[in-house]
Amino acid sequence: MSAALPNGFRFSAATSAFQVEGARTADGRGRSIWDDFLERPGAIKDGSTADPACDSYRHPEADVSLAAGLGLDRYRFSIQWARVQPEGRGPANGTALDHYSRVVDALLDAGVTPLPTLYHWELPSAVEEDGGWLERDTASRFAEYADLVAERLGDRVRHWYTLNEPAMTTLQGYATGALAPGRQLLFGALPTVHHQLLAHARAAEVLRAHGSSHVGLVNNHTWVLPLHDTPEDHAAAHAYDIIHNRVFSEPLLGGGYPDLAALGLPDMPMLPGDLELIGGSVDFYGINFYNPTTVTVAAPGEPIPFDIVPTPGVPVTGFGPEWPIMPEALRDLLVDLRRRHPQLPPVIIGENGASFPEPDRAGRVEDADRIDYLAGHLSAVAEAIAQGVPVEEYTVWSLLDNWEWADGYTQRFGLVHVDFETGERTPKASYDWYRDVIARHRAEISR
Ligand code: IFM
Repeated sequence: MSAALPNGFRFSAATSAFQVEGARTADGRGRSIWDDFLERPGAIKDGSTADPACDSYRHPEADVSLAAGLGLDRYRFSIQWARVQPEGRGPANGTALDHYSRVVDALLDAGVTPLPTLYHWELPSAVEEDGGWLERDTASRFAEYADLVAERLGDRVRHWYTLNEPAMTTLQGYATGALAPGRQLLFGALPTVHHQLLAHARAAEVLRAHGSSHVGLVNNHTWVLPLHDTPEDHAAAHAYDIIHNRVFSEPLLGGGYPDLAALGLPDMPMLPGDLELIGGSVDFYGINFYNPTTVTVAAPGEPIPFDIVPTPGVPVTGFGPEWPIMPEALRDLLVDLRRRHPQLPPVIIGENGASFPEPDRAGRVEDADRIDYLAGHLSAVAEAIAQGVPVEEYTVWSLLDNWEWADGYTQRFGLVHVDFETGERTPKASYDWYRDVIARHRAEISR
């Protein structure tokens, strides 16, 4: 690594509930938008249903022991809202909370700090039927859900992510329809930005009232590059940067919304006091980073002013040109974020990782390409820290191969191979590599 990671730097790995748990109808769980979406013909590439996935609901101890075996400081997992409130409102399902309580205890017993995410994309269907994230009331319902979870787990859990990747919910869930709930509203999706930020801020208040000290949101950030060095492509890149990154980060980090009118977009559906509540509502800012995005100006008359195109001259992951590999883009976006926000709170890389074509059947995988990807991005983090960006933690996506949303089981991101027929888990070469990185870092700082 070209720059060192500082003393106290933390290492983590992540999963999310819908992607690993399976057991979609167990213990009175309600339906979520992903149960609805996966039933649409053709919505999921391989026609799979996320059940049993990794069967983690029935066997959480297998994941806890893999997390502990890595020597992680924290394990990022998520809680399904529709397990806790099957109808998206009303009293908690105690059996579901018992389950998550056991996961928390098992992690603590194994010496790993639990870092739950309250919402990793699976909105209860009943909430979507009432308008979902297009409705302001969803923010209040989310805060009620947060209260029920904190009431049960808050004696042991002090660190939380509220929402995962609100940008993907807006862009792919409500604007293009590539992910659940599959709505295609284009810029009509913009109110979902504000309602998610409001939901985060209200839940953060609730979690702090339960004694939590470390509450943040984690968003997907990309580093936007113009295809050509022309004013038109720079303008397209600027517009995409606002829509993907800055419309979320700026209000959260205290600057209010970027100038949407300058892009011909409507204002956010704000009420007095909203911006004050959202601004500064994070104790840390979480960034999920996978790839840069190259854009060019759209043809005249197109409803969207930018086209996303392959990034020239770089290698790609299992997704092909859609997911180019450029570790220095992570460094550049971190340094740029700090330049824009000199008072940036601590930053956590909440996800980083890559899928590559790998066998389905159980067996050791020598995933040198994943090790290169992770090592390159960890170096980029170290370089950003050396330039003054307060990054405190790095998280690999994912601990396990799992159900990759609309791509089903066709993309494997895990440090651990999962045979989805048998449930067998086999650590890959990248698991051993990450365990050694963590151990070496601890040995260096204790010297
Ligand atoms: O699997 C997803 C995860 O749920 C959210 N962030 C990106 C990952 C890879 O696509």
